[in-house]
Amino acid sequence: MTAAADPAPDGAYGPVRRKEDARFLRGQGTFVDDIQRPGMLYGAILRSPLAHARVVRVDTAAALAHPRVRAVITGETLEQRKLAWMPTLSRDVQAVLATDKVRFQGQEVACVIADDPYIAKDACEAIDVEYEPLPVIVNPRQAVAEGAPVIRDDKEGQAGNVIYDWEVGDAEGTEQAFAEADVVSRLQLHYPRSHPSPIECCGSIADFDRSTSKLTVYMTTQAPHIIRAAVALVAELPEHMIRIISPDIGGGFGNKVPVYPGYVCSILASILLERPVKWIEDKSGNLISTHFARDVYLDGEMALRRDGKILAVRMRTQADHGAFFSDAQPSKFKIGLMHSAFAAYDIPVAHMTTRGTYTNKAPGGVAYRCSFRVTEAMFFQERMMQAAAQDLGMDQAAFRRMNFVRDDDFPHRTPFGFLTDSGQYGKCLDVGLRAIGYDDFRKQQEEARSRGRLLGLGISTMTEPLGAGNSREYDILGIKMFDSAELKVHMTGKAIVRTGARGQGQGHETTWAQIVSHELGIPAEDIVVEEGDTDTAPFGMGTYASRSTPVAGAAVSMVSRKIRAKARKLAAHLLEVSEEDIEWELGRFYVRSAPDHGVTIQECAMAAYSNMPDGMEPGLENTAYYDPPNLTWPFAVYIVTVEVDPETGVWDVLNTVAVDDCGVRINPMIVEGQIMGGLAEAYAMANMQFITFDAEGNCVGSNYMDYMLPTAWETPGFELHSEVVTPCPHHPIGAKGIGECAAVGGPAAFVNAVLDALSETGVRNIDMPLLPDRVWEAITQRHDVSGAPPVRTD
Ligand code: MCN
Ligand code: CUN
Repeated sequence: MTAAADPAPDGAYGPVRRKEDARFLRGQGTFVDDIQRPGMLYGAILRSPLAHARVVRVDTAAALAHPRVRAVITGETLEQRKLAWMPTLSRDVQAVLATDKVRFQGQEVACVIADDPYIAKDACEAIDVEYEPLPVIVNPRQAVAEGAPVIRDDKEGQAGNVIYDWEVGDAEGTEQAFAEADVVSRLQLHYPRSHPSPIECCGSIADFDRSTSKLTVYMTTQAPHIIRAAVALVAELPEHMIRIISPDIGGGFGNKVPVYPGYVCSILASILLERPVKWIEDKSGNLISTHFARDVYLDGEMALRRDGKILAVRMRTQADHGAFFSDAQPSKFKIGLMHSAFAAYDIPVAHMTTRGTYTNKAPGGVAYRCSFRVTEAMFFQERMMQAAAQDLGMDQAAFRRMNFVRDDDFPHRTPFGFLTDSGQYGKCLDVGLRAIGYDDFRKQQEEARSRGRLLGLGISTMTEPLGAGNSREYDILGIKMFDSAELKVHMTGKAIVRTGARGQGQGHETTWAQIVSHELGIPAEDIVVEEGDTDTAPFGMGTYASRSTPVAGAAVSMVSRKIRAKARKLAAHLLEVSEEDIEWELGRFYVRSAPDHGVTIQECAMAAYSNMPDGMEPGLENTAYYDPPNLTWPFAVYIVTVEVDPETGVWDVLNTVAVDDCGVRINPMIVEGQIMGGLAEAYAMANMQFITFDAEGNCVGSNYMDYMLPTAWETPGFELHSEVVTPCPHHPIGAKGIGECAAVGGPAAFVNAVLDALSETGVRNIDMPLLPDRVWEAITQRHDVSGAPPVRTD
């Protein structure tokens, strides 16, 4: 079967209310911490207070003396079993519990297992650890400085703190284009660390059954099958003896893709003690130690012709990966899909160099609504576009429009080598400009300026790659990126669909049922969706990079079509005509020459179990594995207007317009929810969220007093537009991903708007977050404001 769009009759797509909300709104979801197992013990983790130190001694005697403490696991315990280190998803190793050194503040040092979680936590405090502090490195500049301490001296042959140097594009061609440019525009910025902050922290319950040797783990994971493979490697158990169950998840945002030491500790403790062991991370633990996102220094330039045509782009990036290189990303690419930058524009040539470094910070980089660093790529792109237009003295919208890939220019090869396939970029921009009242606003802005008021407008336009892979190019640790769906239609015509994805709030229980319903005419309420149990779900790579609809969703439609093909044979048998004489309309087959003579899909289902033709295998179920031919490329325009108070640096959003083209929308209401959530996060990153480190490597922002999560009160209103729909040409239902678009493209629109308001000052950049003091400093001092850590504490 091919993925070519099948003209299925229109049926089930639309703003259906989310099925899962019935239980969530009643507080009846089942999250990891809701699960109780008989005889369950509880784990708590002791974390390092220091960012870099030699571990001299870990004395657990006092903790062990507590009558209700069952075990204390330390790095030493694990080392004796060769389990102190675990493989990461980027082919590095990471300490499960520290042995030789601690390498970031919050690193896991010991794990106490006790009868209840409070005793476990108290006993952690009774553990006496002697540290010998070492010099601390908190940014890539310090990491490569002369005489810098080597953070990863555990790794043979690791002389310094550089993890990789990687490049992509055409260096020579780019050089030449720059030599021929009329104008060269430059921009340097830092995309700060940000934190996914799901409401539910990470957690697991490991339950090892000695009698069957089977290990069951309930776990907050976005990718249960990948975790099963990782556990098989760490615990040296065969895969069929491991069952990972990812129950309801209270938000993931990329946080829940990697393997965490806490998971591993609960598993090892359960094997050791032969009791179920629960570990639930607390909020500070999550903020301080869990996978972060971004922390990239971007520096680049654009070669331009006087009339505005972009000739070439050059980018240099430096990524701060923290103490372990553990990003979950396609193994072929060292810095994720950063080189998807500038895909929306027709640019002949580009070159990017990138360096990854270790620092004494929690590991991270790829997480938080990013599709593998696309967030940084698009942020730099759209900030650079604004700077270039300004240098040329061109209108922001006209400069973008002039350089857009045209509607008739697909498939299009991007400057770094991706292939985009569809879009109507100009049309989306038109809709956005009209909605914001572009020309009027520019007049208002002029007029306001003459009275000392600072108004600004920021545009961000981008296409981003969502839905890895195809399996030729995308793999994680060698496991190819494809996905799957299994569909079982019961004899009554009710059905269950399972996929290899695992939603964390995106509404899969609703949208997958809608896809089946759209393909087969079975009402969505008759279809149960189940994800996240490796014993029952077909193999898949999980939910991240907005890959569920592009890959697992495609598999759902393909498996439905397999079912329809078999149902057609059953219909021919029931109607006593040959298959060629059968026509399909949603939910029903009929005889072409006698349209009243027909059978429903439900009647076919019953026949599959009670009246199948001779020689036909009974039953109505199937599985589809889907390997997408390409990524999907949604397009978005975000336009923001702001007013900045010159006295205080405080800025208010006046209006935000979003025009998202994600192809066919299965459920427009869910899509809008995704966009609104993404814009709220984009606004938070641009305006208020700051999680940084002082010179000693202390995490500044390890609680919600310091790290701000916007509520409805802080979040401005957003105006969403859905009128532009460019179906994905290779996706079976024409859908493109949407889960990350607004968080990816949004931040640049807010930042561009504030800088546009400040255009008279000559300030080119203020690093996020644009806190009032920084904006005020830019206004009064008329210089760029860089927020690069370390924050000084003396
Ligand atoms: N959808 C649709 N029509 C389309 C595209 C998508 O109706 N053309 C629907 C989908 O069927 C799905 C939802 O929109 O119900 C998001 O789909 P998709 O773009 O495929 O993204 P994923 O389901 O793969 O979700 C992952 C994405 C990522 S990577 C992060 S990070 C993120 C995000 O989703 N984390 C989230 N959105 C989140 N939303 C919630 N509530 N919680 C998270 O943790
Ligand atoms: Cu990068 S966060 Mo989402 O792809 O799970």
